Amino acid sequence: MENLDKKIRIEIIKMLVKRGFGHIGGSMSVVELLAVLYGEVMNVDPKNPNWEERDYLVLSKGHAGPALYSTLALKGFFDKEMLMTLNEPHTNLPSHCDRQKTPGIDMTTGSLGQGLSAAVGIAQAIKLQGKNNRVFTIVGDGELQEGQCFEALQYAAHHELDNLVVFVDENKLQLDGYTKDICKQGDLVTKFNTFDLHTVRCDGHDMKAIKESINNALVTPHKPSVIVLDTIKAKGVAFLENDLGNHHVRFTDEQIILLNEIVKELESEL
Ligand SMILES: Cc1ncc(C[n+]2csc(CCOP(=O)(O)OP(=O)(O)O)c2C)c(N)n1
Ligand SMILES: [Mg+2]
Repeated sequence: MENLDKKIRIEIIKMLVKRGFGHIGGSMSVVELLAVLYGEVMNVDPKNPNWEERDYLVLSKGHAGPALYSTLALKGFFDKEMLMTLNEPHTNLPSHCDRQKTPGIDMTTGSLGQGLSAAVGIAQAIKLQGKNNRVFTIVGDGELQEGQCFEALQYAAHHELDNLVVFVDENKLQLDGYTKDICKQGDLVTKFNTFDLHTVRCDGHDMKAIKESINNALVTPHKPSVIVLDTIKAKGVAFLENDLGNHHVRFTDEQIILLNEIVKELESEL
């Protein structure tokens, strides 16, 4: 789908502006990844979200729901108008992903750390059934402070789950500061390679590079893959990029004017 990245950014901004607040930082940093996954890589059927042969996505950093909802709506899983109900009472689009509410959401997430374990379980089940579906999961860099992420990766490596691709959104920030100041992680590629995982780093805003990394991951036998994405939190919203307070923002009137200007500019580029 042409310009899917720009279209996703437009929808994220529109839905967050409508609500007046939300997780803008971590939603904007995964836009190019979602555009590549849903635009070029994943086998899915928007008219049959539970299709047994589909590839799975577990958005372990479930607070980036607005980014995934925008992508699913643009793919045709549900009407775009539904995006305007984000996080409203009785909505089918809660701020964190819920598989029982939203067509196309494969796993309920939001309690950080758990989605990666769930993705490993799905990948293992698929292998046990002798099937070929692929499983993708997106984990935050701050989220990696949850110990169960490492338990899950160790298990995945041991069981040679080469149908699993884990993306780490390394945007260097978590809720309340730089990840390196809160709990330093060192070089994630070196770290995960010692787990016997196929690990690479790539520019998380370069769609060509992302596609190439995924293609390589999918043909690496016997090893699960980790793709560490070098990203910018709140990418595309200049006044929030790399701002320590960009995790969850309640927008001022002035910021809403700026956000609407970004939408106009993106729309003019379509
Ligand atoms: C177990 C758990 N603890 C705390 C939170 C609250 N929380 C939501 S997002 C977040 C920060 C996550 O940082 P990171 O994983 O780097 O996400 P990103 O930068 O991509 O937004 C925290 C602490 C949570 N959702 N789950
Ligand atoms: Mg982060």
